[in-house]
Amino acid sequence: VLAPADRAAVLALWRKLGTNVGIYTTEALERTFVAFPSSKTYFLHLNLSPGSAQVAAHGQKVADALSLAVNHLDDLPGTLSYLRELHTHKLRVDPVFFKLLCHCLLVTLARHYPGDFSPNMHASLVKFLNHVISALAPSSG
Ligand code: ZNH
Repeated sequence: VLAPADRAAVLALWRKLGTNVGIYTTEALERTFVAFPSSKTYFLHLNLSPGSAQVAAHGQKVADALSLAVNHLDDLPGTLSYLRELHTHKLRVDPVFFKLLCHCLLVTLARHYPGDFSPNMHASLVKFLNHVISALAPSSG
């Protein structure tokens, strides 16, 4: 469970992001595809060219799941269990890619919110995203 200070930091940044969570999650996906091209193998059925509406639509879904997580910090495993099932058994996503996507999300947020991205904010976001990852990915990851 996140410490109160981490929780407050994440909630404050998410309030600031407002309706832009989808835009930044989409940028994080695009960065993941460019920086770690093997991640694209999961999305061969989508148009992955820059500015793709399909990637934006997927980015919005991932963003909504992250916002749901932000609003249910007390029970991430329960809140995200349907996505854990999907990613583990149906999509069979290698857990390493969760780390890479979250890394790209941090880079994206640091780029767009440089004034908010203190080392403490960075640390709080890492903790939050690690909780999300443990709720989503098999524990061996
Ligand atoms: Zn994922 C899908 C979330 C990561 C891959 N996803 C999905 C969805 C969601 C998500 C919400 C939708 C579902 C439905 O429809 O129902 N993810 C998510 C999150 C995360 C993730 C939150 C983290 C943070 N994923 C991921 C990764 C990968 C993936 C890392 C690989 C690389 N997903 C995926 C796929 C899909 C999904 C493939 C399907 C898509 C389509 O559309 O087909």
